[in-house]
Amino acid sequence: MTFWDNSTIATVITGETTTANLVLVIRGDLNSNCVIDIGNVAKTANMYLKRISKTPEDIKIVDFNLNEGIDIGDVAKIANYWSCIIFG
Ligand SMILES: [Ca+2]
Ligand SMILES: [Ca+2]
Repeated sequence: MTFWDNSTIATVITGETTTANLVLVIRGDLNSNCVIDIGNVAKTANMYLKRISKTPEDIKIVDFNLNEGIDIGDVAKIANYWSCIIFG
């Protein structure tokens, strides 16, 4: 199952049960506190600048332009989003 694409394919067989633990992630929310905050902006920028390491999961969370990496476009997008929240 792939959850990053907001799609899942499930096959249901009569009489069988399956439990799936799902985790929904807010894109850009690297610290998982359910809001896009300045810490998320700073962490994205620091990963882009290679000041801190990043995991494949980090990349999936902040790769807004879907080019499979963290680049200046991703930093700009999360910074702009955060500034719209704060300054309107
Ligand atoms: Ca956050
Ligand atoms: Ca990207």
